[in-house]
Amino acid sequence: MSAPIKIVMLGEGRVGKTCLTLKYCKDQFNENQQSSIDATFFEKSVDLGGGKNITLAIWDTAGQEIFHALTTVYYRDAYGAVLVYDVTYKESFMKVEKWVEELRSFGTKDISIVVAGNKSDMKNQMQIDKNEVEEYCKKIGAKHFFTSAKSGIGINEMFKSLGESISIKVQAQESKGKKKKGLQIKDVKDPKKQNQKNDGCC
Ligand SMILES: Nc1nc2c(ncn2[C@@H]2O[C@H](COP(=O)(O)OP(=O)(O)OP(=O)(O)O)[C@@H](O)[C@H]2O)c(=O)[nH]1
Ligand SMILES: [Mg+2]
Repeated sequence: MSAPIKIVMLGEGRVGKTCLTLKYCKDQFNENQQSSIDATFFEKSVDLGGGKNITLAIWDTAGQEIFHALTTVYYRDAYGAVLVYDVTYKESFMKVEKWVEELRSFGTKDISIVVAGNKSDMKNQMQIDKNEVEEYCKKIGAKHFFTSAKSGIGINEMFKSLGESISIKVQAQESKGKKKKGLQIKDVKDPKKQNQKNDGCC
């Protein structure tokens, strides 16, 4: 598995998708991170142990509602998704449920999902019920992690877990020799740019 595997960061605006991505890929945190207005990606190799590793192409999407239609372009051929919510803002967890429904309907079959309860450094302002969250994640078959892009807590574990889950699925497919739609290792170029090229416009 040498080619990068596409995963996508999804969640409401301001929950911390960009900060989590930058903390994991570049060990940076910005208190004044601006809202994303487009999707960008970073690559990072994940050590899965036992001499195995997997390279993730992590697509950070824009969470504001006005960009929603565009975001769908990014998850369609992804192997994995990190669904991010803000533990200090309960409504952002409701959005996670919407993303799950959408991924199940329109995303890659067998997509691996993890859920990130971000900003867990702000313990005094927690608005979520931990049991409720854990129960929901169990129900959808996703692992849940409390993360903080500020302190770094939970981030490595979360991406490693997602990498492992994807690796298991890809290997299972490879050993069956199946070329199933959606779980092949694909080019990670910007899908919008690919479309532009294909359009042959101007
Ligand atoms: N305390 C704390 N603040 C965080 C954390 N993660 C992000 N933030 C702050 O939350 C704000 C929003 O973070 P972003 O990473 O831009 O959020 P986003 O989900 O990418 O937002 P959109 O690009 O609008 O979709 C910024 O001011 C960050 O500094 C965290 O773990 N802890
Ligand atoms: Mg962002």
